[in-house]
Amino acid sequence: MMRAYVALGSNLGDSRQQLLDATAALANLPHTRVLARSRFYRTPPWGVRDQPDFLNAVVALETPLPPHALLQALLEIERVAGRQRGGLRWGPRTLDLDLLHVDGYAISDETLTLPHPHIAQRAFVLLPLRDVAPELEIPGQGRVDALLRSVDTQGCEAVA
Ligand code: PH2
Ligand code: MG
Ligand code: MG
Repeated sequence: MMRAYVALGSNLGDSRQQLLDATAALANLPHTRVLARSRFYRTPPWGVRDQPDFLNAVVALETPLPPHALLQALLEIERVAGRQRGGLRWGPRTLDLDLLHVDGYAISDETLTLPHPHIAQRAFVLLPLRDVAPELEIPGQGRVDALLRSVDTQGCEAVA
């Protein structure tokens, strides 16, 4: 079994329902359990600023799926949720599922980089990640609670 951390984001459609449905879909993956889900955070758009605020969350999973199989499962959940690929980089999306970290794995290939290289810079990832794993050490980046002290969380708020 592996312990995996997945970031969820949405800023199109019914974002709250998208995140709830996505959490249920993750729990329905083969032999997979959702160990914890963060609160939902309303966060200002990062990267491309002229778009609606995002709703972000993080879940911790226990799963037998190895990282690349888990990634494929995340893409399939996005697709079923109506995600249109080929949109603007960092642009608006109905559902985005990003694999942040899998305990014990460091991967860098054409399809997947683990840990996700930009966890340390993103309040919209670190705030919900702290809810589920404050003491988690992201190899090469640092401890989640410590990383959060050096990012700007202005405009981010827990909504549930
Ligand atoms: N996702 C992006 C681009 N910008 N900004 C916020 N606040 N939250 C996101 O999830 C997000 C973003 C691309 O995936
Ligand atoms: Mg993303
Ligand atoms: Mg993504």
